[in-house]
Amino acid sequence: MSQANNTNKVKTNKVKNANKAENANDTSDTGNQYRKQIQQAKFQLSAPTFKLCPADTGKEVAFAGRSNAGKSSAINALTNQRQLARSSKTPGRTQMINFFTIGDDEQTRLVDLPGYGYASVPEEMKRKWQVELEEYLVERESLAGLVLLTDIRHPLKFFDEQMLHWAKDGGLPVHILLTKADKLKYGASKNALLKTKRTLQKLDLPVSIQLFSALKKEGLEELAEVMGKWLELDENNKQETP
Ligand SMILES: Nc1nc2c(ncn2[C@@H]2O[C@H](COP(=O)(O)OP(=O)(O)O)[C@@H](O)[C@H]2O)c(=O)[nH]1
Ligand SMILES: [Mg+2]
Repeated sequence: MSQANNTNKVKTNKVKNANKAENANDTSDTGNQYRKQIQQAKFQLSAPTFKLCPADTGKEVAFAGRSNAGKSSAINALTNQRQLARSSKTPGRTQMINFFTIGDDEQTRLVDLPGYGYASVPEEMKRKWQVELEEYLVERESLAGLVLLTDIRHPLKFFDEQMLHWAKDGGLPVHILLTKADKLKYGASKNALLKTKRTLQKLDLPVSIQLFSALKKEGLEELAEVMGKWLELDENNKQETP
């Protein structure tokens, strides 16, 4: 790219950033490039247990969170596909682990884990699922990172922390989304972010964290940037027409 083009690009970004000052990261070029690739996500398969999931090769990023945390909405917003992760209206029903490939590359996957925390799920089922989940987080070789979604109005509930400890044990990087950030005013959401960061420091959990709103489509590039690095997507995969 020529010098002039570069300068123009920087200028354009500056304008974009000024318009959207609170979301400076949202206009990162790398995040944008990664997001374009992530938008090519395709449904691969649904598995009732981890034994039936795709071969443990390549790289995958998993999404986890309590039921209702906004997981389906986040995946749909990120991939710009309204129905990719169906937003379940049936709380507590037996849920599947859903796998998506990035484009046709079966070696690069997104994983939508069943939501946890439904009171109506029988204890026995909950325990079984938790054992499986821990095994998956600790042992899955292809799992490159975990995106943990937690509602900004009541972040990091007991089982979220449990997940974070398992991830730490397995040496698995975690990126937290404080979801539904649009439910709070700007100042309040920033405060919630700071407070949660401090809690994580106290718990000695070295994870990254950001504000996120599927509704307002905020935080998508920031998330894509983290995921792209984990999945080792090609940041130079410019899909511009010449
Ligand atoms: N205000 C707001 N509501 C959201 C957002 N994301 C999800 N929701 C709502 O929260 C509820 C649960 O969302 P869903 O994506 O199905 O959560 P899941 O159970 O974690 O998959 C639904 O009523 C969504 O419309 C968001 O960014 N902002
Ligand atoms: Mg869902």
